[in-house]
Amino acid sequence: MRKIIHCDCDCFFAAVEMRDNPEYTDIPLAIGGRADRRGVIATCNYPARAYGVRSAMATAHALKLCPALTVIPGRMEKYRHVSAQIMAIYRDVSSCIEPLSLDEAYLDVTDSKEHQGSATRIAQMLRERVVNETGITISAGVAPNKFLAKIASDWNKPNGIFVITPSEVDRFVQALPVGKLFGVGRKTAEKLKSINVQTCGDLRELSIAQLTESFGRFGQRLYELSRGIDEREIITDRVRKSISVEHTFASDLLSLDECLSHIPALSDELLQRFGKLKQQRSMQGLFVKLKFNDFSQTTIEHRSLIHNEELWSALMSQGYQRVNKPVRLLGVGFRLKDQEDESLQQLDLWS
Ligand code: DCP
Ligand code: MG
Repeated sequence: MRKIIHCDCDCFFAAVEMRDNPEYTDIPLAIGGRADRRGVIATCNYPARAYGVRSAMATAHALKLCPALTVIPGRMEKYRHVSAQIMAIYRDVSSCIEPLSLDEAYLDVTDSKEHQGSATRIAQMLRERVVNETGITISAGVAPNKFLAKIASDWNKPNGIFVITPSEVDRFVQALPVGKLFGVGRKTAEKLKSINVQTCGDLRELSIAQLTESFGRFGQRLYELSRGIDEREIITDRVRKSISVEHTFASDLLSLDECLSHIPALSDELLQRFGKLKQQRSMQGLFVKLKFNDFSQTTIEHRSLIHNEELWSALMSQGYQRVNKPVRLLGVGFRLKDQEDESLQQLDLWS
């Protein structure tokens, strides 16, 4: 069983401004663009939230909800600097950390020896250190996986902590509204409501077949999430070294031709994912992975700056012939060129 902590700063940009300008602390404050320039709100403090002001709202609308709102421009340089300080505290506590944005990170403390390995006490210590060393309050969620830790950090916001122990997972998820599941937006929630599904408990009544029929591949994910299952690892690799797509087939592929016929779909999906990488990256090679029905597996690598169906086919043929057994899984991927500190460049997205 893993121990994951999700940390998220409270009203991050606004918190930095309140720290540096105490006169802002008790008045409704927002960071955002000007109303007369069709600006939007990046975030606002909790007094402003009491009026219904929210991130991404038009500033003009926010001012209608809260005429006394003070709206100030952001200082990205400053927020980046504070973010780096906070991430350094997380790194000091665990080497297994995955920053998600300027103000959010996952930590895996499964093997941590601090505080007798109590994730709850580690999270409390983190919260204290961050507020003492930077003046910013954070909320923390502690749970056996990423999905639940993220929900938990939001549970007692602001300046709070919420812990879901392994034995509480089932009961907690059972009552959880489906709208809390990652990937379930308003539309999906409405679709589910129309078939009387409002909580994860309701969702569990649906079979995998029903779920995939209604929601495609996301159906499988819904099946798992509604049971509190989320196996995603913390991605500590600050620089991604490869990107790949894998498919496990319901029935084994019995010939090389059958395997080759899946190349177009696999490589299309790979290209789509490659295009969505947060930064532009260059490829420096291809690889194909095959897993056989005896669970043996093989990977064939090829250094190349280009990719095409011919290359994929050649690699797949080579791999297939190495073992020559029915195939249960095929994967294709790109090796990526090294890039300097990717996480820092990620921060530039915010400017
Ligand atoms: N942000 C933004 N535009 C958005 C959402 C967020 O510019 N649409 C920025 C401002 C936030 C920061 O990112 O301060 C962090 O985003 P969060 O979603 O964590 O929001 P906050 O930290 O502001 O508030 P909360 O206390 O709800 O976490
Ligand atoms: Mg936040």
